[in-house]
Amino acid sequence: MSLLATYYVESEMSLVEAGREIALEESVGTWTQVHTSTDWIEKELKATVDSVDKDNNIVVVDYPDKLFEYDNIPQILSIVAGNLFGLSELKNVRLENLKFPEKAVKMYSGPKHNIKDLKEFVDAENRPLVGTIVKPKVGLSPKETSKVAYEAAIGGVDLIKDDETLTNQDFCGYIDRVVNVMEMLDKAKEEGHGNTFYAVNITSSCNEIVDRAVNAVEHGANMVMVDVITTGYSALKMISNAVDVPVHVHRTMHAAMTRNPKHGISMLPISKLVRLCGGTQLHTGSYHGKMHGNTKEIDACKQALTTEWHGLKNVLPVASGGIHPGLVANNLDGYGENCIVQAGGGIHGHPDGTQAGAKAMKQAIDAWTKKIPTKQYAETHKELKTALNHWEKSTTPP
Ligand code: CAP
Ligand code: MG
Repeated sequence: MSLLATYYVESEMSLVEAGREIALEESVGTWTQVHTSTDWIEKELKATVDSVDKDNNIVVVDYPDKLFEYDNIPQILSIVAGNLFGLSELKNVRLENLKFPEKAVKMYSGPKHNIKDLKEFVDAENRPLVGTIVKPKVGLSPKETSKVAYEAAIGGVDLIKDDETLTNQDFCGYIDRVVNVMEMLDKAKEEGHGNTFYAVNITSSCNEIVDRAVNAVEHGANMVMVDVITTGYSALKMISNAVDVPVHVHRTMHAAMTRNPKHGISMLPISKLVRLCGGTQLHTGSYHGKMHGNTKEIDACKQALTTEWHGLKNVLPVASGGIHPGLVANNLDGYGENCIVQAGGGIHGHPDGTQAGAKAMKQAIDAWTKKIPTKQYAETHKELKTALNHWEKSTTPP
């Protein structure tokens, strides 16, 4: 048994030689022969080239099981995504995929809630979820935040989340924010609008992030959110183990690694690590929006999150970033119904305000679910029509 890592590689060396450089550097080698190795080390710990695909500059490295503490993600990453990126013999190298052995996957409990659980909570069994990010990103007080959340909830969103940079600043403490927002979501529920998730951002240093998750839930939070790249996968795993609410996983900083198609790390291994560590939903990019995205990679992430994987619960992909009602159908054509489509500016920038913006997004989702063209559906749904007119220039996908 072993862990297989797939790399895109550009080098003056042959792919096999480049693969050997990676395998040696990340297992038992260094730049020169040493006299201190042993037969056992060479036999049991030496990584090898499993295969190459010359047409696509692909190398697959076979890392023996004994190299790893499979329940130690930092250590796994120090091998499969470690020194190799700095090897001067490699012009470019990108980690494209990780194939974990079953025994490694079985060491993780994964998400505590699956897609069906999330959809049932907000009565969205046969449709995508619609979410919003409170905007402006930061600056509103807890009370002001709760009013925006209320308007979005009665407008029909299933999920309201903090933005990735809002945590526990002086102007908006996370506990006050949870108490105020949940109060207003309870009000919306009493008025017949059903359950709405609120993902409070508990991103913080590792010595307090679990306390924040527990405190948030004790004060009524029905979901927590974490920026996984800046806090780390171990923090996500600790949070998921510590609380019984879903965990919304934001990926800010990912583009430092994922954006360059020739060097860095694909979102695909990141998606698998998030599922192992218990995230219930993960931003994986938009098919049409403001952020750079690679369609093939988004498809691969969607598969990795939503399909069977050694019994782990499945995970909802999140489409977000520059989305407005005119871009919902394009994104759902890519994701299908098992996703969350989110809009921040695309809701709070609606000419008639947040509630109308939420209604317009929900109407765009309803149109897609009913297989009716968005523009045609807008003829009988005024909030959607206003949104399409307002963002007309960017309604037709680039
Ligand atoms: C979207 C967002 C999200 C991005 C992250 C923002 O707001 O809140 O963080 O979606 O990108 O701050 O841009 P808008 P990704 O809806 O107003 O664009 O989902 O690609 O990780
Ligand atoms: Mg954001």
